[in-house]
Formats: sequence, C-alpha cells, structure tokens
Amino acid sequence: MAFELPPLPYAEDALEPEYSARTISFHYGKHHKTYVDTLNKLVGGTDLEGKSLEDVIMAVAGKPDKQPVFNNAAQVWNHTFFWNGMKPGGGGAPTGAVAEKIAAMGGWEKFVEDFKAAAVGRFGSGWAWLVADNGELKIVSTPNAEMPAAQGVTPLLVVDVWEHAYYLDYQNLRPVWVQTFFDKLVNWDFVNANLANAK
Ligand code: MN3
Repeated sequence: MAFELPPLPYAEDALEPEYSARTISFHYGKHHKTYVDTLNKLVGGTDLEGKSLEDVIMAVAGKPDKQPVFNNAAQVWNHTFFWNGMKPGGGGAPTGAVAEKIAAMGGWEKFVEDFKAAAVGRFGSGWAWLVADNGELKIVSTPNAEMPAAQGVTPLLVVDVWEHAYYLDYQNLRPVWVQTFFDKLVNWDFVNANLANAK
C-alpha cells in the first residue's frame, strides 16, 4: 500500500481571503503531494514499505543515512497536521481546556506574541509548534522537517513557516502570516482534541 495524499478537511477556497485557494493549490497540491510521491519512491522495495507513516518516521528519525526518508515522511505528517489545525471561520481567543492552559502561560495576547517570536526566530525553513510536554504546554520551533513527536513530546498545533506556506499571500511578512493564523484560521477544536489525548 503506497502512501496517499490525505484529503483536505475543507475546500481549497474555504480559507479565503486569509489563506488563498492559489496558495493551497500549490502548498497542498504541489508541495504536500510531492513529499508523498517522493516518500513512496524512497520506501518502495525497502523494508519500510507497508509500514504506517508514524512507524516509518520513528524507524528513521536520527539516522543520517535515512535523512531523505525522514524528511519526506515527516513533511507528509507535518502538513496533514497543519491542514487540520485550520478551519473556515476559525481563529480568535482559545476555547475549551486549552484556553485555561494558555491563560496560565500569560494569556492570549502574550501567547500570540510568544508564538510569533518562535516563528520569526526560526531562521530559514521550519515549523512553529504548540506542544504538550508532561502536561505542560510549550511553544517550540523546529528546522526543516523536524517534528516534536520524534523528540517524545505531543504536538497540539503547528504553523508552517516555510516561505512556500505564506509567500503568495503575505510575501516576506512571516509575523503577519502567524498573526492572521491565530486571528482568523486556527481550529481550537483540533487543539483541544490533541490536548485530551496528550500523554
Ligand atoms: Mn509547507
């Protein structure tokens, strides 16, 4: 069974105008799809063929000779997680259990500022994450395809800060992209579901 590009949880134009159908057509239809296609080429005919995406990632994480497999497998996983962290009509102050956790981190506005700082502080390509680490929420960033799950913490939410994620809509303005993500796009139901399942 080859890996397949998971369906988007909404239509390509559903996040307009904040995240355009044109951006999604490239980001999902080209970038995400290419990671899937490349992963299938890399694992085809190897002992990784037929394993789940998560098992492939954990099998190759930290192995320099398997870096291309890790990069493509992790990018497939990270992008699917990213798409699910947004919804039409999303954004705004958090709801549910995560709202209490964010209040304990200094409040909503501070949270967004701290998240933007993590996103902007990531030089080059990568991801900014909200994770649960032994019950404590933390904001972290990772370079390239790296993912917190490979380091033993539970991801709750991710924002893609590769330029391909925002350049068509926001050009070089990464902080505006992240601010808009939280104002208009974030899916707190998804974050709360991940928090409920966190270790
Ligand atoms: Mn991307």
